[in-house]
Amino acid sequence: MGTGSTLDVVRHKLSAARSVTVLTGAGISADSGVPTFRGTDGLWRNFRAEDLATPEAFARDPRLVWQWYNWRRELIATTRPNPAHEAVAHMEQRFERFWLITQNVDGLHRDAGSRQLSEIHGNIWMVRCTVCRRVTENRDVPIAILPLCKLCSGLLRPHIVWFGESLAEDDLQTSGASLKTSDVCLIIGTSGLVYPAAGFGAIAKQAGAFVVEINLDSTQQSSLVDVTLQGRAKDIVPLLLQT
Ligand code: BV8
Ligand code: ZN
Repeated sequence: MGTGSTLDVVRHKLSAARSVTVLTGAGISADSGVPTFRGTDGLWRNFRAEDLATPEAFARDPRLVWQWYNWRRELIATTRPNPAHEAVAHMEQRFERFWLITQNVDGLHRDAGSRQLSEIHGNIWMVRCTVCRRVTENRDVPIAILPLCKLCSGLLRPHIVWFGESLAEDDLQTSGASLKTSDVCLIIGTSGLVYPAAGFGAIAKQAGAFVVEINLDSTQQSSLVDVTLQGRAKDIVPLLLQT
């Protein structure tokens, strides 16, 4: 089916939906200029996220890991939400029950006005003390390389979930509850490679949701979804709300 007719099917499902869950990945921010993880522009000094976004990398070389995050903070500070973020934020008013689950740490959903959301991998503007564990917002650009806690002078780390670290229990609870009670689940701009988020589509599907994938390419979970809308999130997502 061409995107046109499948778009009508998705619009129809959404018009009848009372409960909607949206799961987003780096692809929704690509249209704002934030590099994706596995796209060609996703690299930094030839490092991969899996090499730097780990507690082991931070223990071994906190300076290098902070240089990477500083580079991303400086880049993200110059970006703003795109029409896909704005459309997702608007969905909070459109559906009786709505929840956004984002894997992105760039904060662009919040900037677009989303409030009913779980940032399941954390937020690049939040830091956590490795000693007293206090979590604070830090918008310094650049951030001091090896930033220290104002309370106890402990070394601060990004308040981000690294590979090998567990997601916050309340994020898992909230996400699971939303996925299991949704009429429609939109999966936008994620390669479906990183767990547990990569399993969220299947949870929604098993619970009876109509699952829609919006992505430039096909992904690991394309075989699972009911409908795939191929294209850029900034072009497609705003069309979903048109009655
Ligand atoms: C966990 C924070 C329990 C970093 C991220 C071995 C040891 C330990 C763990 C594991 C292991 N093997 C597997 C695991 C589990 C691991 C995992 O899944 N690894 C993968 C690589 C196999 N997961 C974990 O470790 C998780 N924790 O399992 O805890 C546990 C505890 C201890 C031991 C074992 C298990 C934690 C995962 C969280 C990792 N942190 N981010 C940071 O951001 O600084 S994940 C990182 O990748 C990003 O946050 C991102 O969200 C995520 C996924 O990437 P995507 O968002 O999908 O982005 P990607 O570039 O891949 O794809 C973009 C997509 O968009 C593409 O499909 C593209 O086509 C599309 N696109 C591009 N442009 C557009 C577009 N679509 C639409 N429009 C466009 N314009
Ligand atoms: Zn501290």
